[in-house]
Amino acid sequence: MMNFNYAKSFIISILIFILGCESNKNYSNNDPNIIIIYTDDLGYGDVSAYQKGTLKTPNIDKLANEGIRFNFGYASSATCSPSRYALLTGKYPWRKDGLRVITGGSLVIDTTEMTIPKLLKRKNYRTGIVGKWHLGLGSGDGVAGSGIIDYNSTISPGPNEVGFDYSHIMADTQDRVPTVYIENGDVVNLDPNDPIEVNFFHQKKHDDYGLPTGLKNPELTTMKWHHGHNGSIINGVPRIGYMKGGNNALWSDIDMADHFLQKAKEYIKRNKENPFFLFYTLQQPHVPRTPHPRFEGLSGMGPRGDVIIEADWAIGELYKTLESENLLDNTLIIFSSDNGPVLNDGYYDDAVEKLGDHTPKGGLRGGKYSLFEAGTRVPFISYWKGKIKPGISNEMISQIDLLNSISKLVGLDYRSKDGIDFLDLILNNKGKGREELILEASTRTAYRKGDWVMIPPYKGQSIAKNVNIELGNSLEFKLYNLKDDPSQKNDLSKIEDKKLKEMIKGFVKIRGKEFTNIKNLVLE
Ligand code: NG6
Ligand code: CA
Repeated sequence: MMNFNYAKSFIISILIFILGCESNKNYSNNDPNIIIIYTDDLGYGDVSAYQKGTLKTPNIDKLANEGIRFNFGYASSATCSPSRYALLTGKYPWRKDGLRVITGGSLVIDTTEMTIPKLLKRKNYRTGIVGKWHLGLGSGDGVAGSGIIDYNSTISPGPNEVGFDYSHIMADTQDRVPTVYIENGDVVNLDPNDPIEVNFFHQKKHDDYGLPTGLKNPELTTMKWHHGHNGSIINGVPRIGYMKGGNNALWSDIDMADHFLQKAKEYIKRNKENPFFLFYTLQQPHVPRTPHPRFEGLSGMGPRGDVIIEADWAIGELYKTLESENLLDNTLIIFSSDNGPVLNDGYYDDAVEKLGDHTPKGGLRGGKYSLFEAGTRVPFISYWKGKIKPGISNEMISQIDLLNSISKLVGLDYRSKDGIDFLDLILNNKGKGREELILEASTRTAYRKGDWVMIPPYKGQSIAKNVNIELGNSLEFKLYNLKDDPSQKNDLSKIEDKKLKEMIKGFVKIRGKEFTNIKNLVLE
C-alpha cells in the first residue's frame, strides 16, 4: 500500500505540473504579446511586398510574406487622428463630432471609452505606446490650438488615462509644435526655468518675442516650406504653430527614429515577463522627412524614400529584439498605416521631383485626405511566428476591427458596436471579411460594399491643389466596381441605377439620419 505522505506529495507534484503547464499554455495561446506597428502616411504601394518596385522594404516584407498580407485592409480614415481613434476604440470616428486632424487640441478619447489597452488591462497586460500620439492631450475646452495645454506640469488626461500604463510620445505630429517628447505626461528634459509656451494662432504675439519664423526668416531654414508650416523654426525646420522656451527638451529630428526604437526596445525588455501590448507608432514618412544621415540618399528618391527605408530598418531592429528575447513565438504583430500617401505635404523635399517610377498609391486613386481608395486602403499585415501560416487575403478588413479581434484573442466578451471580430481571418486566413464599411476623409464619408464603392456628392475642390490629390468631391453620386476597375476610372452611377440605390440605402442605414442633408440624396 502506498504511504499516505508519499501519495499526497505525488498528487501535489502532479497538480503543480498540470497547473504549470496550464498557465504556460494560457500565456502562449490566449495571452500573447501584441504589437501594433503603425506608420504615418505610408501608402499601399510603398511596401515592396505589396508592389515590387524600386523602393525596397525587406523587413516589412518579411512580416507580409511570412504572415498574412491583406490586400483589402483599411484605415478608418484618410487622416491621422480619426484613424488612430478608430483603431484604439473600435468605433467609427465620425461618431465623434468634428473629429479631424488635431492641432494642439485636447484628448478626443473620452476616459470612459473602451480602448484596446484598457481592455487588455483586464487580462493584466502591460500596455505601452511609443511614438506619435495625435489624439490630443488635456481636457481644456475652447478652441483647439489656442494654447489650452500647459506643457510645464504633468499633462492629463492623455494616453495614460485611456489605458496605457506607459507612454513616450510626440504630442501631435513632427511638423507641429511643441517639438518635445512627453513621457507619462511630462515633457522629457524640461528645465523649469525655461517654460514652454505654445500657440497656433497668434503670430503677432510670437513676433513680439523676436523669435524667428519660417514666414519672416526663410534664410534660417534648412527645409523650405511650401504651404502652411511657416511658424517657429526648430532645428532648421519651420513648423505648424509657434513655440517659445523648452530649449533643453527639444527633440533632434534626425535621431527620432533611433529614439523611438530605443524606447520601444526598452519597453519590450522591461515587460517581457508579462504579456504586453505595444503600440509602436512610427513618425515616417510624414513630413518633415528627416532621415538620419546614415539613411540619406539610400532610396535615390529623396527624403521620403529614405525615411521609409529608415522606418523599415527600425522595424527590422524591433524584430531582432523580439528574436533575441525569445518572444517571437509568443507575439502577434499587426502592421499597418494610418492613412494613404502624400508627396508634397507642405515642404519642398524632392518627394515629387525624385519619385521616379515609384508609385506610393500602388495603382489606387487619390491619396491622403481622399475618399478614393488610396486615402484609406493601406498595407495591413498580421504576423505570428510559428502560429500564422503565410498567406494572402482578399477579404475586407478594417483597423476598426482590431479591438474586437483582440478581445476575442484574449478570451474577453467585450465587443465594440462598429468593429467585427475577425480573429480567424487574422490568425488563420479563414472565414469571410467585412461586407460593408464606411470610409472617412476629413469628416466626409463614403460606402464600401462587396466589390463596390459609392461616394456621395460633396461640394468643395475636386483636387487639393497644394498636395495635388483628388479628394473625391463632386456634385454627383459616384459608383465604382473595384474588382473590374481597381483604380476607380469608370463611374458607373448612371449605368448601374439599381446598384446605386442599394448602396445609398446601405450607406444611410449606417450613417443615420444626420446624413439625409446631402445634396441630391435620393433615398428611394
Ligand atoms: C495638415 C498639414 C499637413 C499634415 C496634416 C496632418 C498644413 C498645410 N498641412 O494640416 O502637413 O501635418 O495636417 O497629417 O498645415 S496627419 O497624417 O497627421 O493627419
Ligand atoms: Ca497620417
